[in-house]
Amino acid sequence: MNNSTKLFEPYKLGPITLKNRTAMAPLTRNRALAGFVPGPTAIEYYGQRASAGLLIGEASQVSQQGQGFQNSPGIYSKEQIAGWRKVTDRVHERGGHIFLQLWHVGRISHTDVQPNHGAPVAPSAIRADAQTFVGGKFVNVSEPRALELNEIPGIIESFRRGAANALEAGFDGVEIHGANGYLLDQFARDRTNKRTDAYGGSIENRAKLMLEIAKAVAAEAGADRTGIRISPVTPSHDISDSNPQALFDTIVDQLNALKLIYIHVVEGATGGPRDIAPFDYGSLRKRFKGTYIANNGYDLELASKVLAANEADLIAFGKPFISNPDLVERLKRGAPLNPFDKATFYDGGAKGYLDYPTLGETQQAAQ
Ligand code: 8OZ
Repeated sequence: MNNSTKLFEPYKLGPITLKNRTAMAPLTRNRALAGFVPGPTAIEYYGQRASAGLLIGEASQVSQQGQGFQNSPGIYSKEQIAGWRKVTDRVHERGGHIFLQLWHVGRISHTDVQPNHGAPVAPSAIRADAQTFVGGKFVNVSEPRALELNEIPGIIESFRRGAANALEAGFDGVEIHGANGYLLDQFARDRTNKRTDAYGGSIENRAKLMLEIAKAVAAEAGADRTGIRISPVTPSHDISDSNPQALFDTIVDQLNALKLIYIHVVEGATGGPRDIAPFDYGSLRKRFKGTYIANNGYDLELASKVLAANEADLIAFGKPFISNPDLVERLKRGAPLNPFDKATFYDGGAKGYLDYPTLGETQQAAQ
């Protein structure tokens, strides 16, 4: 047992008390059933990982227009709410806590998964040099169309409804997906937003959609049950900005004013190098008075160091949680981690989803 780390100490996140300071990052796994409903395997998968301090349920589209990947779950229909309810019940039975990530992919989509095979939507009609996973393989995204100004209230409303649905499904809170080059990030950045209306131009205008959604979701779910994920310097999905520090300093100041419960920050390139571009994350930490969840490439040593220095409150692990349902136990014991199989990240049914062994199962198999 490792006593020199705060990682396994409880943490009070607004109205809920987490049993440790690990979070499971939202992880797209594309296993939803017909109607984009999470099925029995999702109950098992999240249940297996309930020892995390906070589970963040995978990105779930708030509308069909918000979908970009095959079989990603939604949070806009009665059937989806009922499917998710069984997941949250299982996690709660096992003493865990779970938020849901609310998602609109914007231009990172394909006509095959859009309503009536229409064009995906974006701040501006600029096609991303990026791929999405549909039809069992990665394919280039489709050419988007620019959202009309009069469509924006509907986008905000879809997030508000997503939050209401998530609470009805038993989630402890919601995380707005403001990261990784999806719709809200596309509006925020000057590479993807060339609008000349109130949602384009200055930093304040580009940040407006993300902040209006944060406000609407917080009004629905309670600010103390609303978090947001951002990724200031990630190049994911062909995203970038000429001045990410000024942009995200401004965004975080305003998120702080809204009293959101947490910011979840992908430090560096999502799923890649932490040092891809210079960025002062300490500036975000200082500006935001709520909880700071740090993510990307953390191991026990780095997590412990950052917690000890009070540079973060919680540490989110992604890939390690895919292949280690008992990640917390393994980190506590300093036990080796199962390697992950990339081939089953986004497809593969129960394989690579439910069959990663716990430490106990590995030891039994070796006897
Ligand atoms: C990998 C594959 C599909 C989706 C993200 C939701 O980047 C995702 C995602 C990641 O945030």
